[in-house]
Amino acid sequence: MVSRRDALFATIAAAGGTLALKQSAEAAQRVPSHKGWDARYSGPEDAKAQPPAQPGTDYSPVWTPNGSTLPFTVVDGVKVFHLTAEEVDHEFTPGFRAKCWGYNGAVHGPTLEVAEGDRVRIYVTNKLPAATTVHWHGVFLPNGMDGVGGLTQPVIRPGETYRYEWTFKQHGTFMYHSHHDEMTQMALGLMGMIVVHPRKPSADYRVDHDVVMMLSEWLIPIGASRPNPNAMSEFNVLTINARVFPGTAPIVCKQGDRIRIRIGNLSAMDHHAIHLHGHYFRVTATDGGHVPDSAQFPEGTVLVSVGSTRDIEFVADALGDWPLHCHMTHHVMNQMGHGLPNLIGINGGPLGNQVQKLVPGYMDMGSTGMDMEGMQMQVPKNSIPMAGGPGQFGGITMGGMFTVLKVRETIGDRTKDPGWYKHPEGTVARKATAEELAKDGIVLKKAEPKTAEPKTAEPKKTP
Ligand SMILES: [Cu+2]
Repeated sequence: MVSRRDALFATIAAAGGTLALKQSAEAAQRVPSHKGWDARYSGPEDAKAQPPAQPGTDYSPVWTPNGSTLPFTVVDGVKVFHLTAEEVDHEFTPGFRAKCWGYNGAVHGPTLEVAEGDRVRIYVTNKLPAATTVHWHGVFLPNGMDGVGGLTQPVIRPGETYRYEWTFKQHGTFMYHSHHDEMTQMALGLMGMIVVHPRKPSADYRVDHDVVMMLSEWLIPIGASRPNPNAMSEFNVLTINARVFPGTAPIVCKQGDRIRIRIGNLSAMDHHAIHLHGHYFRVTATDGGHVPDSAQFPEGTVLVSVGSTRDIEFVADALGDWPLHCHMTHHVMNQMGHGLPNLIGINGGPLGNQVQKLVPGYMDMGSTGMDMEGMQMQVPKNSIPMAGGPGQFGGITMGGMFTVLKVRETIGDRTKDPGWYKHPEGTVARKATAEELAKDGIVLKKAEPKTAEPKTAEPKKTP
Protein backbone atom coordinates (compact mmCIF):
# COMPACT_ATOMS: atom_id res chain seq x y z
CA MET A 1 0.00 0.00 0.00
CA VAL A 2 1.30 3.42 -0.87
CA SER A 3 0.79 5.95 1.89
CA ARG A 4 -0.14 9.54 1.23
CA ARG A 5 3.30 10.57 2.39
CA ASP A 6 5.07 8.11 0.07
CA ALA A 7 2.96 9.32 -2.84
CA LEU A 8 3.75 12.91 -1.99
CA PHE A 9 7.42 12.09 -1.79
CA ALA A 10 7.37 10.24 -5.12
CA THR A 11 5.79 13.29 -6.73
CA ILE A 12 8.41 15.57 -5.23
CA ALA A 13 11.23 13.24 -6.27
CA ALA A 14 9.91 13.06 -9.82
CA ALA A 15 9.67 16.86 -9.89
CA GLY A 16 13.27 16.92 -8.71
CA GLY A 17 14.06 15.07 -11.91
CA THR A 18 17.66 13.94 -11.55
CA LEU A 19 17.35 12.24 -8.15
CA ALA A 20 16.37 8.81 -9.52
CA LEU A 21 19.23 8.93 -12.02
CA LYS A 22 21.72 9.94 -9.33
CA GLN A 23 20.57 7.07 -7.16
CA SER A 24 20.85 4.41 -9.82
CA ALA A 25 24.39 5.68 -10.53
CA GLU A 26 25.20 5.34 -6.82
CA ALA A 27 23.68 1.86 -6.58
CA ALA A 28 25.76 0.68 -9.54
CA GLN A 29 28.93 1.49 -7.58
CA ARG A 30 28.49 -1.36 -5.10
CA VAL A 31 27.53 -5.01 -5.44
CA PRO A 32 25.00 -6.28 -2.90
CA SER A 33 27.47 -8.61 -1.17
CA HIS A 34 26.19 -8.25 2.37
CA LYS A 35 22.65 -9.46 1.84
CA GLY A 36 22.11 -12.77 3.58
CA TRP A 37 25.29 -12.34 5.64
CA ASP A 38 23.41 -10.26 8.18
CA ALA A 39 19.64 -10.41 8.13
CA ARG A 40 19.34 -6.99 9.69
CA TYR A 41 21.39 -5.36 6.99
CA SER A 42 19.13 -3.78 4.42
CA GLY A 43 21.98 -3.21 1.97
CA PRO A 44 22.99 -0.62 -0.55
CA GLU A 45 20.85 -2.27 -3.21
CA ASP A 46 17.94 -0.56 -1.42
CA ALA A 47 19.33 2.69 -2.74
CA LYS A 48 15.96 4.31 -3.24
CA ALA A 49 15.53 7.29 -0.95
CA GLN A 50 12.57 7.19 1.36
CA PRO A 51 10.56 10.12 2.71
CA PRO A 52 12.67 12.13 5.18
CA ALA A 53 12.34 10.47 8.61
CA GLN A 54 11.08 12.80 11.31
CA PRO A 55 12.45 12.80 14.87
CA GLY A 56 9.87 11.75 17.44
CA THR A 57 7.63 10.14 14.77
CA ASP A 58 9.93 7.87 12.79
CA TYR A 59 12.67 7.50 15.42
CA SER A 60 13.45 8.46 19.02
CA PRO A 61 16.16 11.11 18.94
CA VAL A 62 19.50 10.52 20.64
CA TRP A 63 21.00 12.76 23.32
CA THR A 64 24.55 14.08 23.07
CA PRO A 65 25.65 15.14 26.59
CA ASN A 66 27.24 18.62 26.53
CA GLY A 67 26.50 18.71 22.79
CA SER A 68 23.66 19.08 20.34
CA THR A 69 22.06 17.60 17.22
CA LEU A 70 22.60 19.25 13.84
CA PRO A 71 19.33 20.83 12.59
CA PHE A 72 18.09 20.27 9.04
CA THR A 73 15.57 21.54 6.55
CA VAL A 74 13.82 19.48 3.87
CA VAL A 75 14.07 20.63 0.24
CA ASP A 76 12.33 18.49 -2.40
CA GLY A 77 12.45 15.44 -0.15
CA VAL A 78 16.15 15.83 0.68
CA LYS A 79 17.41 16.64 4.18
CA VAL A 80 19.72 19.64 3.94
CA PHE A 81 22.41 20.18 6.59
CA HIS A 82 25.10 22.85 6.92
CA LEU A 83 28.39 22.43 8.76
CA THR A 84 30.79 25.34 9.18
CA ALA A 85 34.34 24.47 10.21
CA GLU A 86 35.74 27.28 12.34
CA GLU A 87 37.85 28.22 15.33
CA VAL A 88 35.94 27.91 18.61
CA ASP A 89 36.80 29.19 22.08
CA HIS A 90 35.90 25.97 23.87
CA GLU A 91 35.26 25.30 27.55
CA PHE A 92 36.46 21.84 28.70
CA THR A 93 35.12 22.42 32.22
CA PRO A 94 34.41 25.64 34.08
CA GLY A 95 37.71 27.51 34.52
CA PHE A 96 39.51 25.84 31.62
CA ARG A 97 39.20 26.89 27.98
CA ALA A 98 41.25 26.64 24.81
CA LYS A 99 41.04 27.83 21.23
CA CYS A 100 40.10 24.72 19.24
CA TRP A 101 38.69 23.91 15.83
CA GLY A 102 35.09 22.74 15.62
CA TYR A 103 31.89 22.95 13.62
CA ASN A 104 29.01 25.39 14.00
CA GLY A 105 30.52 27.04 17.06
CA ALA A 106 30.89 23.77 18.93
CA VAL A 107 33.68 21.34 19.84
CA HIS A 108 33.15 18.67 18.73
CA GLY A 109 30.62 19.27 15.97
CA PRO A 110 26.89 18.60 16.48
CA THR A 111 25.65 15.02 16.07
CA LEU A 112 24.39 14.28 12.55
CA GLU A 113 21.23 12.23 13.11
CA VAL A 114 19.25 10.62 10.29
CA ALA A 115 17.44 7.39 9.40
CA GLU A 116 18.21 4.67 6.89
CA GLY A 117 16.84 5.73 3.50
CA ASP A 118 17.20 9.44 4.20
CA ARG A 119 18.61 11.35 1.25
CA VAL A 120 20.96 14.04 2.60
CA ARG A 121 22.75 17.06 1.20
CA ILE A 122 25.43 18.41 3.49
CA TYR A 123 27.08 21.75 2.83
CA VAL A 124 30.49 22.27 4.43
CA THR A 125 31.76 25.84 4.71
CA ASN A 126 35.41 26.33 5.59
CA LYS A 127 36.05 29.31 7.87
CA LEU A 128 39.39 27.93 9.06
CA PRO A 129 42.72 29.44 8.04
CA ALA A 130 43.63 26.10 6.39
CA ALA A 131 42.13 23.78 3.78
CA THR A 132 39.97 20.93 5.09
CA THR A 133 37.54 18.16 4.08
CA VAL A 134 34.92 16.09 5.91
CA HIS A 135 35.06 12.31 5.87
CA TRP A 136 31.94 10.35 6.84
CA HIS A 137 33.56 7.52 8.76
CA GLY A 138 31.90 4.12 8.33
CA VAL A 139 29.14 5.36 6.04
CA PHE A 140 28.40 3.62 2.72
CA LEU A 141 28.34 6.33 0.07
CA PRO A 142 29.60 7.00 -3.43
CA ASN A 143 33.40 7.03 -3.45
CA GLY A 144 33.51 10.69 -4.45
CA MET A 145 31.57 11.66 -1.29
CA ASP A 146 34.08 9.96 1.04
CA GLY A 147 35.82 13.23 1.83
CA VAL A 148 39.49 12.28 1.55
CA GLY A 149 41.50 15.33 0.45
CA GLY A 150 43.39 14.71 -2.77
CA LEU A 151 42.14 11.13 -3.17
CA THR A 152 38.38 11.50 -3.60
CA GLN A 153 37.93 15.28 -3.85
CA PRO A 154 39.84 18.56 -4.02
CA VAL A 155 40.35 20.12 -0.58
CA ILE A 156 37.91 22.75 0.62
CA ARG A 157 39.98 25.92 0.71
CA PRO A 158 39.36 28.70 3.27
CA GLY A 159 36.18 30.56 2.34
CA GLU A 160 34.83 27.77 0.09
CA THR A 161 31.64 25.77 0.58
CA TYR A 162 31.43 22.18 -0.66
CA ARG A 163 28.40 20.03 -1.22
CA TYR A 164 28.10 16.35 -0.30
CA GLU A 165 25.02 14.31 -1.22
CA TRP A 166 24.01 10.67 -0.82
CA THR A 167 21.34 8.32 0.51
CA PHE A 168 21.98 6.54 3.83
CA LYS A 169 21.80 2.82 3.16
CA GLN A 170 22.66 1.34 6.52
CA HIS A 171 21.91 2.14 10.15
CA GLY A 172 24.25 2.39 13.10
CA THR A 173 26.75 4.62 14.85
CA PHE A 174 29.39 6.37 12.77
CA MET A 175 31.58 9.47 12.97
CA TYR A 176 32.69 12.39 10.85
CA HIS A 177 36.05 14.12 10.88
CA SER A 178 38.50 16.11 8.83
CA HIS A 179 40.44 13.92 6.41
CA HIS A 180 43.00 16.55 5.44
CA ASP A 181 46.07 17.27 7.62
CA GLU A 182 44.41 14.83 10.01
CA MET A 183 47.11 15.03 12.66
CA THR A 184 46.59 18.75 13.13
CA GLN A 185 42.91 19.07 12.43
CA MET A 186 41.67 16.15 14.50
CA ALA A 187 43.96 17.12 17.39
CA LEU A 188 42.28 20.53 17.35
CA GLY A 189 38.80 18.97 17.54
CA LEU A 190 37.39 18.65 13.99
CA MET A 191 35.10 15.65 14.53
CA GLY A 192 31.56 14.65 15.43
CA MET A 193 29.23 11.66 15.67
CA ILE A 194 26.75 10.28 13.12
CA VAL A 195 23.70 8.29 14.22
CA VAL A 196 21.59 6.49 11.62
CA HIS A 197 18.35 4.98 12.93
CA PRO A 198 16.84 1.88 11.36
CA ARG A 199 13.91 2.72 9.10
CA LYS A 200 11.69 0.13 10.74
CA PRO A 201 12.78 -0.18 14.34
CA SER A 202 11.97 -3.62 15.72
CA ALA A 203 10.95 -4.02 19.35
CA ASP A 204 14.46 -4.98 20.47
CA TYR A 205 15.81 -1.65 19.28
CA ARG A 206 13.59 0.23 21.73
CA VAL A 207 15.61 2.06 24.34
CA ASP A 208 14.52 4.68 26.84
CA HIS A 209 17.68 6.74 26.62
CA ASP A 210 19.99 6.77 23.62
CA VAL A 211 23.25 8.53 24.49
CA VAL A 212 26.09 9.60 22.19
CA MET A 213 29.71 9.92 23.32
CA MET A 214 32.83 10.90 21.39
CA LEU A 215 36.14 10.10 23.08
CA SER A 216 39.19 12.18 22.26
CA GLU A 217 42.48 13.38 23.69
CA TRP A 218 44.49 16.58 23.68
CA LEU A 219 47.82 17.96 24.80
CA ILE A 220 47.23 21.38 26.29
CA PRO A 221 50.26 22.53 28.29
CA ILE A 222 49.30 24.24 31.54
CA GLY A 223 48.47 27.86 30.84
CA ALA A 224 48.48 27.39 27.04
CA SER A 225 45.57 28.75 25.04
CA ARG A 226 45.72 26.19 22.21
CA PRO A 227 46.06 22.40 22.03
CA ASN A 228 49.41 21.16 20.71
CA PRO A 229 48.64 19.08 17.61
CA ASN A 230 52.20 17.70 17.38
CA ALA A 231 51.74 15.52 20.45
CA MET A 232 52.31 11.81 19.96
CA SER A 233 52.08 10.84 23.64
CA GLU A 234 51.64 12.57 27.00
CA PHE A 235 48.10 13.68 26.25
CA ASN A 236 46.91 15.50 29.35
CA VAL A 237 43.28 16.31 28.56
CA LEU A 238 41.12 13.21 27.97
CA THR A 239 37.57 14.01 26.99
CA ILE A 240 34.02 12.74 26.58
CA ASN A 241 32.26 14.98 24.06
CA ALA A 242 35.18 17.39 24.48
CA ARG A 243 34.56 17.81 28.22
CA VAL A 244 36.49 16.63 31.26
CA PHE A 245 35.00 15.70 34.63
CA PRO A 246 33.53 17.54 36.52
CA GLY A 247 32.39 19.30 33.33
CA THR A 248 30.83 16.12 31.87
CA ALA A 249 27.02 15.99 32.09
CA PRO A 250 25.75 12.92 34.01
CA ILE A 251 23.66 10.25 32.29
CA VAL A 252 20.34 10.36 34.11
CA CYS A 253 17.95 7.45 33.99
CA LYS A 254 14.93 5.94 35.71
CA GLN A 255 15.42 2.58 37.37
CA GLY A 256 14.57 -0.09 34.80
CA ASP A 257 15.37 2.10 31.80
CA ARG A 258 16.94 0.38 28.84
CA ILE A 259 20.00 2.44 27.97
CA ARG A 260 22.09 2.55 24.82
CA ILE A 261 25.39 4.41 24.82
CA ARG A 262 27.00 4.91 21.42
CA ILE A 263 30.71 5.42 21.99
CA GLY A 264 33.06 6.61 19.27
CA ASN A 265 36.80 7.07 19.64
CA LEU A 266 38.75 9.51 17.47
CA SER A 267 41.66 10.02 19.87
CA ALA A 268 44.97 10.56 18.14
CA MET A 269 46.87 7.63 19.64
CA ASP A 270 44.93 5.87 22.42
CA HIS A 271 42.28 3.24 22.81
CA HIS A 272 39.95 3.60 25.76
CA ALA A 273 38.69 0.87 28.07
CA ILE A 274 35.29 2.20 29.07
CA HIS A 275 34.09 0.69 32.31
CA LEU A 276 30.64 0.97 33.91
CA HIS A 277 30.08 0.41 37.62
CA GLY A 278 27.09 -1.44 39.10
CA HIS A 279 25.89 -2.95 35.81
CA TYR A 280 26.88 -5.21 32.98
CA PHE A 281 26.15 -4.49 29.35
CA ARG A 282 26.28 -6.05 25.93
CA VAL A 283 28.04 -4.70 22.88
CA THR A 284 25.16 -4.60 20.41
CA ALA A 285 26.82 -2.86 17.47
CA THR A 286 30.13 -1.67 16.09
CA ASP A 287 30.82 0.75 13.25
CA GLY A 288 30.57 -2.37 11.09
CA GLY A 289 26.93 -2.88 12.01
CA HIS A 290 24.68 -4.73 14.42
CA VAL A 291 26.19 -7.63 16.38
CA PRO A 292 23.83 -10.63 16.00
CA ASP A 293 22.12 -11.45 19.32
CA SER A 294 23.79 -14.88 19.39
CA ALA A 295 27.23 -13.24 19.27
CA GLN A 296 26.67 -10.74 22.09
CA PHE A 297 28.08 -11.45 25.52
CA PRO A 298 28.01 -9.62 28.84
CA GLU A 299 30.82 -7.21 29.65
CA GLY A 300 31.75 -4.70 32.32
CA THR A 301 34.38 -2.91 30.24
CA VAL A 302 34.51 -2.30 26.51
CA LEU A 303 37.69 -1.42 24.64
CA VAL A 304 36.90 1.27 22.10
CA SER A 305 39.90 1.39 19.83
CA VAL A 306 40.94 4.44 17.83
CA GLY A 307 38.71 4.91 14.81
CA SER A 308 35.93 2.62 16.00
CA THR A 309 32.48 2.84 17.55
CA ARG A 310 30.81 0.52 20.04
CA ASP A 311 27.13 0.59 21.01
CA ILE A 312 26.53 -0.80 24.48
CA GLU A 313 23.11 -1.60 25.91
CA PHE A 314 22.01 -2.40 29.43
CA VAL A 315 19.14 -2.10 31.86
CA ALA A 316 19.82 0.56 34.50
CA ASP A 317 18.52 -1.55 37.35
CA ALA A 318 20.67 -0.38 40.26
CA LEU A 319 19.87 2.90 42.04
CA GLY A 320 22.79 5.19 42.76
CA ASP A 321 25.61 7.26 41.28
CA TRP A 322 27.74 4.90 39.18
CA PRO A 323 30.99 5.93 37.48
CA LEU A 324 31.33 5.43 33.74
CA HIS A 325 34.95 6.03 32.84
CA CYS A 326 38.05 4.98 30.98
CA HIS A 327 39.89 2.43 33.10
CA MET A 328 43.34 3.60 32.00
CA THR A 329 44.27 5.49 35.13
CA HIS A 330 46.07 8.33 33.38
CA HIS A 331 42.95 8.92 31.31
CA VAL A 332 40.96 9.86 34.41
CA MET A 333 43.44 12.53 35.43
CA ASN A 334 43.43 16.11 34.28
CA GLN A 335 46.32 18.32 33.14
CA MET A 336 48.38 18.35 36.31
CA GLY A 337 48.40 14.60 36.89
CA HIS A 338 50.93 14.13 34.14
CA GLY A 339 54.69 14.45 34.11
CA LEU A 340 55.11 15.10 37.84
CA PRO A 341 58.32 14.02 39.56
CA ASN A 342 57.79 10.90 41.67
CA LEU A 343 57.63 12.00 45.28
CA ILE A 344 55.84 9.00 46.75
CA GLY A 345 57.34 8.28 50.17
CA ILE A 346 58.99 11.68 50.53
CA ASN A 347 57.88 13.52 53.65
CA GLY A 348 57.79 17.12 52.50
CA GLY A 349 56.15 18.54 55.62
CA PRO A 350 57.60 21.91 56.67
CA LEU A 351 60.42 21.38 54.17
CA GLY A 352 57.95 21.72 51.33
CA ASN A 353 59.10 25.20 50.36
CA GLN A 354 62.75 24.18 50.19
CA VAL A 355 61.90 21.07 48.15
CA GLN A 356 59.91 23.27 45.80
CA LYS A 357 63.11 25.22 45.01
CA LEU A 358 65.01 22.02 44.27
CA VAL A 359 62.36 20.05 42.39
CA PRO A 360 60.55 22.06 39.73
CA GLY A 361 56.81 21.45 39.84
CA TYR A 362 56.94 20.02 43.36
CA MET A 363 53.74 20.20 45.33
CA ASP A 364 53.40 18.73 48.75
CA MET A 365 50.47 16.51 47.85
CA GLY A 366 52.66 14.30 45.66
CA SER A 367 54.24 12.50 48.60
CA THR A 368 51.33 10.18 49.41
CA GLY A 369 49.55 10.30 46.07
CA MET A 370 47.18 12.72 44.43
CA ASP A 371 44.35 12.78 46.97
CA MET A 372 43.66 16.26 48.25
CA GLU A 373 40.82 15.23 50.58
CA GLY A 374 38.46 17.45 48.63
CA MET A 375 40.58 20.56 49.04
CA GLN A 376 40.49 22.88 46.08
CA MET A 377 44.08 22.97 44.92
CA GLN A 378 45.52 26.30 43.81
CA VAL A 379 46.00 25.97 40.06
CA PRO A 380 47.58 28.27 37.49
CA LYS A 381 45.25 30.46 35.47
CA ASN A 382 43.24 28.60 32.79
CA SER A 383 44.08 25.08 33.92
CA ILE A 384 42.41 22.31 35.86
CA PRO A 385 43.51 20.42 38.94
CA MET A 386 44.79 16.91 38.29
CA ALA A 387 41.72 15.25 39.68
CA GLY A 388 37.98 15.75 39.51
CA GLY A 389 35.76 17.82 41.69
CA PRO A 390 33.80 17.73 44.92
CA GLY A 391 31.46 14.81 45.59
CA GLN A 392 28.95 14.43 48.41
CA PHE A 393 31.54 12.64 50.59
CA GLY A 394 34.63 14.68 49.66
CA GLY A 395 36.87 15.17 46.66
CA ILE A 396 36.48 12.79 43.73
CA THR A 397 40.00 11.82 42.71
CA MET A 398 39.14 11.29 39.06
CA GLY A 399 38.87 13.78 36.22
CA GLY A 400 39.22 13.50 32.49
CA MET A 401 37.32 10.72 30.77
CA PHE A 402 34.84 10.25 33.58
CA THR A 403 31.11 10.76 33.98
CA VAL A 404 28.37 9.50 36.29
CA LEU A 405 25.38 7.28 35.53
CA LYS A 406 22.63 8.49 37.89
CA VAL A 407 19.87 5.94 38.36
CA ARG A 408 16.80 7.15 40.26
CA GLU A 409 13.34 5.79 41.16
CA THR A 410 11.72 8.89 39.75
CA ILE A 411 13.20 11.40 37.35
CA GLY A 412 12.19 14.59 35.62
CA ASP A 413 14.17 15.64 32.58
CA ARG A 414 16.82 13.06 31.61
CA THR A 415 19.09 15.88 30.50
CA LYS A 416 19.08 17.63 33.93
CA ASP A 417 21.41 16.69 36.79
CA PRO A 418 19.27 15.43 39.73
CA GLY A 419 22.11 16.01 42.25
CA TRP A 420 23.79 13.30 44.32
CA TYR A 421 22.11 10.02 45.25
CA LYS A 422 20.44 9.87 48.68
CA HIS A 423 21.62 6.56 50.09
CA PRO A 424 19.19 4.60 52.28
CA GLU A 425 20.21 4.45 55.95
CA GLY A 426 22.89 1.85 56.61
CA THR A 427 24.00 1.34 53.00
CA VAL A 428 27.12 3.53 52.94
CA ALA A 429 30.61 2.37 53.94
CA ARG A 430 31.73 4.13 57.14
CA LYS A 431 34.39 4.11 59.82
CA ALA A 432 34.26 0.99 61.99
CA THR A 433 33.78 1.40 65.77
CA ALA A 434 36.04 -0.27 68.35
CA GLU A 435 33.05 -2.34 69.55
CA GLU A 436 32.36 -3.64 66.05
CA LEU A 437 36.00 -4.57 65.52
CA ALA A 438 36.13 -6.39 68.87
CA LYS A 439 32.85 -8.24 68.20
CA ASP A 440 34.10 -9.51 64.84
CA GLY A 441 37.51 -10.46 66.19
CA ILE A 442 39.53 -7.92 64.17
CA VAL A 443 42.79 -7.15 66.01
CA LEU A 444 44.71 -4.10 64.82
CA LYS A 445 48.47 -4.19 65.35
CA LYS A 446 49.95 -1.08 66.92
CA ALA A 447 52.50 0.56 64.61
CA GLU A 448 56.05 -0.42 65.63
CA PRO A 449 58.34 2.48 66.50
CA LYS A 450 60.72 3.27 63.68
CA THR A 451 64.34 2.23 64.23
CA ALA A 452 67.20 4.38 63.01
CA GLU A 453 68.91 1.47 61.23
CA PRO A 454 66.90 -0.47 58.71
CA LYS A 455 67.04 -4.20 59.46
CA THR A 456 69.05 -6.12 56.89
CA ALA A 457 68.77 -9.83 56.30
CA GLU A 458 71.66 -12.03 57.45
CA PRO A 459 73.71 -13.05 54.42
CA LYS A 460 73.06 -16.69 53.61
CA LYS A 461 75.96 -19.05 54.32
CA THR A 462 76.93 -21.06 51.33
CA PRO A 463 77.69 -24.71 52.09
CU1 LIG B 1 41.33 5.94 28.04
